[in-house]
Amino acid sequence: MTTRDKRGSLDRSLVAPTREIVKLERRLFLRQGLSLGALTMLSGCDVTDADSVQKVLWSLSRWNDRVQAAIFDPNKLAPTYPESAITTPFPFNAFYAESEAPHVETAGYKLELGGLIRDKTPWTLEKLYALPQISQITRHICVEGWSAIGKWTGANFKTFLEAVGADTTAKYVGFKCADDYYTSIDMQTALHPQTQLTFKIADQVLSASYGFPLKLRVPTKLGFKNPKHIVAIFVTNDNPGGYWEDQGYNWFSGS
Ligand SMILES: Nc1nc2c(c(=O)[nH]1)N[C@H]1C(S)=C(S)[C@@H](COP(=O)(O)O)O[C@H]1N2
Ligand SMILES: [Mo]
Repeated sequence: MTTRDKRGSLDRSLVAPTREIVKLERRLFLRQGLSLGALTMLSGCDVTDADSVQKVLWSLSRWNDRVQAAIFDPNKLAPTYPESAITTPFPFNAFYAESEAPHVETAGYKLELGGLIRDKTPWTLEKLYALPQISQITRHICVEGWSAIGKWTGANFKTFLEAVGADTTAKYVGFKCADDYYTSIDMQTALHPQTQLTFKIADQVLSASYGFPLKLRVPTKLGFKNPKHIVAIFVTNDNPGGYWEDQGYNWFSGS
């Protein structure tokens, strides 16, 4: 890394915290009351040394994951709401504009399975739709500062994991999406009674923007841990990270 860019100005990455650090610091400050200044004193590292600050913040965030996992109650349900509380229209969000949402074709769609799963035969939509379905009306909370109540319908994720013979003693379930988004959740959350393999929003089949043909609804986690347009699911003991998680958002991110 050079200290000066082509125009001769100072490389900001050496003098100012990176975007990731700023985001992590905001979370630490909100959740733990820890500021970047306090961190400097605790760690003895120079805040202008982006690499060492980054390392300390990442290890604090991993510690935060463990604390959140330890206090997560697998039987505690996220609040549910009446139909009258549903937000209409439900907001759209992704790392791109709505017009760029992927259009997954029904014909030929198969959900790929990988990792610690006994039967990795891909699932057609027909087979997925044959699973018993349930609805939930819960609140989706996005880190970008909005929340909305929606109705989602689909299969209990635990039922699906059992049907494919997933190793439920493994640590993580990872998701790959048609738009190159990816995320992962802890097994306790995957087995939570409200974690749903979702086919419908507001009683309608998910549209292209809202995750067709399949999304994971996780009301105990922040919005970015609810992958849309899922094309592959895998079970693993190595943390697969995620699109936002790898850029500094806390991995556990319970809501
Ligand atoms: N495949 C995919 N899933 C995704 C995202 C994305 O960009 N791509 N964005 C996440 C974020 S940050 C939010 S808030 C929700 C938004 O879901 P919605 O469009 O149904 O409101 O999707 C999550 N899942
Ligand atoms: Mo989000």
